[in-house]
Amino acid sequence: MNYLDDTIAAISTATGEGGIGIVRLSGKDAIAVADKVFSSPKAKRLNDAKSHTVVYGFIIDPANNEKIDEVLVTVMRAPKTYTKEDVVEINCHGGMLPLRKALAMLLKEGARLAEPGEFTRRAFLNGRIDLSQAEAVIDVIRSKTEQAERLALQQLEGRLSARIADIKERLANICAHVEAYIDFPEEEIETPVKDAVIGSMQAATEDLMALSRGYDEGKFFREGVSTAIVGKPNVGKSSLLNALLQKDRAIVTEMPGTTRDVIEDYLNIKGLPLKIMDTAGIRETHDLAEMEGVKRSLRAIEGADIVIAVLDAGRTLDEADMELIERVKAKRAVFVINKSDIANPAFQPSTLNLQSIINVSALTGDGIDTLKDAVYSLCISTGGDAGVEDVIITNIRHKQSIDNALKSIKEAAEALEGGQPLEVAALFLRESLDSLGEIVGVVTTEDILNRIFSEFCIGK
Ligand SMILES: Nc1nc2c(ncn2[C@@H]2O[C@H](COP(=O)(O)OP(=O)(O)OP(=O)(O)O)[C@@H](O)[C@H]2O)c(=O)[nH]1
Ligand SMILES: [Mg+2]
Repeated sequence: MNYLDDTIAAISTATGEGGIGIVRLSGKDAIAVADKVFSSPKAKRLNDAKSHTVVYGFIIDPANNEKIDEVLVTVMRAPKTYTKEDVVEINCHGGMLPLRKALAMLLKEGARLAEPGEFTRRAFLNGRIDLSQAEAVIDVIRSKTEQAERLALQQLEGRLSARIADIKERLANICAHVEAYIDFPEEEIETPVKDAVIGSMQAATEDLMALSRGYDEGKFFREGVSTAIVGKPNVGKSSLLNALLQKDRAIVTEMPGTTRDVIEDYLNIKGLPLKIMDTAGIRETHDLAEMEGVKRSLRAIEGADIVIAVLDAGRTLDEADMELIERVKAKRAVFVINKSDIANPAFQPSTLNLQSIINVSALTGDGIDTLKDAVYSLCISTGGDAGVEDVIITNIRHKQSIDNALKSIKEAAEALEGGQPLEVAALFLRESLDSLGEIVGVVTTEDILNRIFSEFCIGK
């Protein structure tokens, strides 16, 4: 189906009663079709109206000249319109009946009912906005917090597009360099050139990684950080939960194996919402309930965004501690050395070479604030609330394209460094360009477009 050939119409305001409601038309016959159902007291025709002006009159049924509603009609001629086509917006009274009747007249006179998102789709297909901007239109409509709306507007303005275009251009330059050498097979790529190419690839990688991280961090603020407190039995996990929450949430006893189920609560650190989970101590056991608890602890580690791994300063490190450290190594993790008030001098965590170690006493409260700071910076590397200058991606599709591009660049770098034929590196670089092209819609499939625009409501 050629989407751009005909004239589309839809009710563009929300259903229900309102002061006004708008029927929108777009396409090369938009003004002519509207004219057929329009009548003004001074017999003014919409076709004679100047672009971007408003005309007063009535919507009528051309079959019998019966008045349907009193209206104000805005005439906007291509190309400076939402779709880059001729657009007519009819402001009716806001009840559903006049709006539906007006729409029915327009459809009878040759317009086609627009599909969901079709106006915005035309804006994209006609080149007024790129795909990430089209997606931002939905985000602006749906945003529920000021922060979300600000980010969506930035994307609509093309800030993300500009950032992606800049990185693409740099990658295209690198690619051109590499390809130039392919054309002269007798030339060996000289070391300084190769180093420069790899350096530029590194710089592009860092910029893309910052974007990708920004997605995670934005998501943390929007949806919260699921945080698991884990460790051996009796190291003080439940005590730590209570100390963090400053309330007596979980049962604490001196018996190892007290906690059996996952206990959840909520904590806010400098505006960052945490869903915090206390878990059963991990150990070999034959107690059925405790076995199930341990299973849930292991699942909590897998599912959590971040892990607080607790060790006991009053004892010495053992096999079980080492296993835990191994288990959480791949996660974002903070290591808490609890019971610092009764620390055993033989306990030497510094030998473990762990990134982030915090000494805490859940009993006295020592170190709890430091732990909160550490958890915060584990989640948010940009120093918190995204600055106005920062481009933050909020769309999983963009994040996936960026991650694919990162993978291709890495493969290109490995091919170059590993002395593989230059064609291989060039191929991976092209792949990374394609992945980034998907974000703004230079490279798209009908399937991607359908998926994106079907999320819109009709009339947008
Ligand atoms: N001295 C001291 N004792 C602590 C501290 N934190 C916890 N304890 C004690 O250690 C024992 C176990 O504490 P819990 O918080 O129940 O330990 P847990 O890791 O949740 O244990 P399980 O649920 O059995 O896995 C209790 O007797 C606590 O009072 C601390 O910082 N200092
Ligand atoms: Mg416990």
